[in-house]
Amino acid sequence: MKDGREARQRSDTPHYEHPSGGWGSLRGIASVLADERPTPGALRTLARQNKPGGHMCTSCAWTKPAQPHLAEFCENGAKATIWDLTAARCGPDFFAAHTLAELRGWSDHELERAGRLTHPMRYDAGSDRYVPCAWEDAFREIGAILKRTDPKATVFYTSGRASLETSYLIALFARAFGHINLPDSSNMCHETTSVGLKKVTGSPVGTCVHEDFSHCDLMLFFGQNTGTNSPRFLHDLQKAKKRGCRIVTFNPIRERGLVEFTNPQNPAEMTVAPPTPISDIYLQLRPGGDVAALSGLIKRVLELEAEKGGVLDRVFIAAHTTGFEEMRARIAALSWDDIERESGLRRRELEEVAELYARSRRVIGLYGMGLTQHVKGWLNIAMLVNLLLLRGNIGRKGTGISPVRGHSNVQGQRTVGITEKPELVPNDRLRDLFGIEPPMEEGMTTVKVVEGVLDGTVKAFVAFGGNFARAIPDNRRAEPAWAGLDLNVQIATKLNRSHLLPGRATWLLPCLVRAEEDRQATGPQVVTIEDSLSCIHGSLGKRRPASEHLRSEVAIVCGLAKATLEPNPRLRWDEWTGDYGLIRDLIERTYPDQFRDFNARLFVPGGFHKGNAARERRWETESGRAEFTAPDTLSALPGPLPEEALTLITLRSNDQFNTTVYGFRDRLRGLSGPRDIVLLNPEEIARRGLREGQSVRVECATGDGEDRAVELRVTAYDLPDGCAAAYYPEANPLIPLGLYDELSHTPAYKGVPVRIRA
Ligand SMILES: Nc1nc2c(c(=O)[nH]1)N[C@H]1C(S)=C(S)[C@@H](COP(=O)(O)OP(=O)(O)OC[C@H]3O[C@@H](n4cnc5c(=O)[nH]c(N)nc54)[C@H](O)[C@@H]3O)O[C@H]1N2
Ligand SMILES: Nc1nc2c(c(=O)[nH]1)N[C@H]1C(S)=C(S)[C@@H](COP(=O)(O)OP(=O)(O)OC[C@H]3O[C@@H](n4cnc5c(=O)[nH]c(N)nc54)[C@H](O)[C@@H]3O)O[C@H]1N2
Ligand SMILES: [Mo]
Repeated sequence: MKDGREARQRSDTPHYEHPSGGWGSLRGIASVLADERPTPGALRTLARQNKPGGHMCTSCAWTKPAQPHLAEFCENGAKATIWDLTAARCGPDFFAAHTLAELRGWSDHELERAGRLTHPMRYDAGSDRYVPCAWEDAFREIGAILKRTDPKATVFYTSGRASLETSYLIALFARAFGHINLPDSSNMCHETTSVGLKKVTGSPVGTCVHEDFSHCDLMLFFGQNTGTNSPRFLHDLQKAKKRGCRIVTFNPIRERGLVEFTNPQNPAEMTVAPPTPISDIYLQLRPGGDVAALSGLIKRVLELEAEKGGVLDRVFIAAHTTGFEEMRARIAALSWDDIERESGLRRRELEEVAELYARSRRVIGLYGMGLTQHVKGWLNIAMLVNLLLLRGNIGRKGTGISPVRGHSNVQGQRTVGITEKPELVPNDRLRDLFGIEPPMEEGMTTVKVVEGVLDGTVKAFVAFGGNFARAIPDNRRAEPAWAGLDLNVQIATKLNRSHLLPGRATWLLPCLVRAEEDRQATGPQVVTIEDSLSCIHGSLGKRRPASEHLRSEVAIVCGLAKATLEPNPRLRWDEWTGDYGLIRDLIERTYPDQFRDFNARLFVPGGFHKGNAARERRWETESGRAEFTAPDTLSALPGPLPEEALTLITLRSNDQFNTTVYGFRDRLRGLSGPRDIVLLNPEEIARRGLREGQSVRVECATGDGEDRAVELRVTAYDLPDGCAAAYYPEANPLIPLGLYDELSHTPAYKGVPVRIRA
C-alpha cells in the first residue's frame, strides 16, 4: 500500500508558528494545483465561485456575502474545486485493471486520486470488478429490485452536498415509495443542533444573519475550527477584530486560525503588516468540559448580578423564557472545585470571561463539532443558550447563536424534507400535491441504519453521495456486514471505500459536480443551496462535464424513482428533469413561507433569508418560550474515565474534506506526513513511559466486550492532560456505535474513552 509515507516526512516542528491565511494558504492552493493538474481554465472557474450567477463552492457552508471579495474562495474551497476538476479519470479501464479486493487495500487518498468517475458501472461478482453498463439498464434493474424490497428495509442516504432540488426529490421519492429512512450526513454532525437547539429555542438552525457579525462586541467560540473548516469566515472575524469586537475561544487545541490571521487577499498584510490576532482569550479546556466551563461562566454572571445588579436582562427573562429559577438554583449549588476539575480550567480564567460577557452588549455564541459530537451534546448547546438568554442575547441585532454548519447544503437538505422524523414535513401538503400517503412512523438515523446493516434488517441502501461506510463509528466492525445487502447503489463523483463493499447487487453511478454545466431539455439548469446562516443561493455550473456519460443528481433520482414507483400522473419525473424551475415551484408550494418567489430570487446578492422564528423572539418550543436548562451533570462525556484511560477526540486535518484526503500536510497544526498518529502532550507521553514516534496500540475503553484497536504512532502535541487526538476517519474503528448524543443520536466522535498500550 502506497500512502505518500515515503514521499513526505513529518516536519520537525509540530507547532506551526505562522498565522493562518497568508502565504501558507497560497502555497497550499499552489500545491494542489501542481499535484492535481486540473483541466485548463480551473482558475477562471474559481473566480466565479460563491458569487451571484456563479457556482457555490462544495466545501463548507459558510455564507456567501452580498459583496463578495475579488476571489471569494479560500485555500480549502480552492482545493475542493480543483479536486473536482482534476484531469484524472477513473473509468472502465481503471476498473478492468483492479479487483475490489485489491482496491480495498488502497488508502482513502489513493482511491479518490484515481480521478473522476466517468461511466455507470455494475458490480460483477464473478470477476470481482465493476463493469460498464447502460444508464437505462441500471435504472430498470435497480427499480426491479426496489419493487421487491420492503420499503421499510430500504435506506436513502444523503451527504450534505446535493442541491435543494435533488434533496426535495429524494425525500419525495422515499415517501412515495413508503419509507423515511433518510439518514443524512447531518445525523453524524449537527443533528444535535436540529434536536437540541430546537428543544430550547424552537429553531433547529442558528439565529444569526451576516450583518450580526458587524455589530456584535463579543464572540464566544466553542469547538469550531474556523481556519480549516470555514476559512472564509476568518475575513468576518478579522473585520470584527479591527472594529474592536472581542473573541474568546474554548478548544482543547490551540487552532491557528483562531489565534491569528493574515488575509491572503490583502497585499499590504501579505508583505509588511502584522497578522491580526483573533482570540483575545484562548482557553484549552478538557474535551467534554464545556458543560462545566459554561456552568462556571453562568455562575459568575449570577454572582455579579447578586453583587451589583443590572447584569441580567430581567425584562427579557420574564417575558420570553421559562426555567430560570431552577437553572439558577442548580448552578448556584455547584462548587468551583468541581467546575475546575471537569473543565480543566481555572476559576479565575472563567471569571474573567464571565466579566467580559457581562460588560458586552451584543454577544454571539458559535460552535461546531466540539459541542455536537458528545454523549451530552444537546446539553452543551443548551448551556450555551442558557448563557446567551441571561442577557437577552438572542433575537437582537448583533446577537444570537450560530452553529457553523458542515457540508455546503446540509442545512438545506433538512429544510426540504430529508428527515427521518415525520412531524418535520408538511405531510398534508404532500398528500394534496402528489396524492401520496407519506409514512408517519419514524425512520432510521445513521446509528439505526448501521445497526440494521449489522443485524441484516436493512436490505437496500442507496447513497446520494458521501462515504457512509467510512464516516460512521465502528466502521471496521460494520464492513463485512455490507455484503449482506440485497442492493447497494452509490451515486458519486470519485471512488471511495463505501463503493468497495458490494451487496448482492451493486451499482456505482457517476454524477456531475456543481461547477459543471448541467444541460437538460430546457437548457442549462440552476440548482440551489442553503448556507449556514439560512440564506438560499442559486448555483450555475459552466464547466464542460468530466465525461459525456455523467448525469445530474436530479436526473439520477428521477430515473430511479420512475423505474421504481407505480405510474402517478402527478409525479412528473421526466418534466422535472427537463426543467428544475418546476421543482422549485413545488418546493415553494410545499414550504410557502420560506421559499416565496423562489424562482425570481435565485441570484439575489448574499442570497435570500428563509426566516427564523427565534430570531424574531417567537419560540416554537413545547412551552412556547425560550427554555433555560438545569444541568444534571458537569461533563458531556459518557461517565468517569476508566482507570488509565484518556479521552480521544477525532480531528480533521487542513488537507482533507471529511473522508476526502487531499494530502498529508496539516499545515495550521504544523503536522505533516502519515496520518496514522496519536497526539498526546509530552507529560502524558512521559507518564506512560512512551516515546515520540513509537508505534502503540490505541484501544477503546468502553468495556462493552468488543475489541476495538488501531495502531498509531505517538506524536507530542500541546493538548490538555487526559486528552488524546487522532485523525478521522483513520480512528473510526475505535468509536463504538453505541456512543452517541442522548437526544439526537449524533455519534460522540469527540469523546471516546481509550487506553494506550506500548
Ligand atoms: N476544509 C474542510 N472544511 C470542512 C470540512 C473538512 O473536513 N475540511 N468538513 C465540513 C463538515 S461536514 C463539518 S461538520 C465542519 C466541521 O467543522 P468543525 O465543527 O470545526 O469540526 P472539527 O474539525 O471536527 O472539530 C472542531 C474543533 O472541536 C475541537 N474540540 C474537540 N473536542 C472538543 C470539546 O469537547 N470541546 C470543545 N470546546 N472543543 C472541542 C477540536 O479541537 C476542533 O478544533 O467543517 C466543514 N468544512
Ligand atoms: N471520527 C469522526 N467521524 C466523523 C466525523 C468526525 O468529526 N470524527 N465527522 C462526521 C461528519 S460531521 C460528517 S458530515 C460525516 C461525513 O460523511 P459523508 O458526507 O458521507 O462523507 P464525505 O467524505 O463528505 O463524502 C465524500 C464522497 O462524496 C462523493 N461526492 C463528492 N461530491 C459529490 C457530489 O457533488 N455528488 C455526489 N453524489 N457525490 C459526491 C465523493 O465520491 C466522495 O468520495 O462524517 C462524520 N464522521
Ligand atoms: Mo459534517
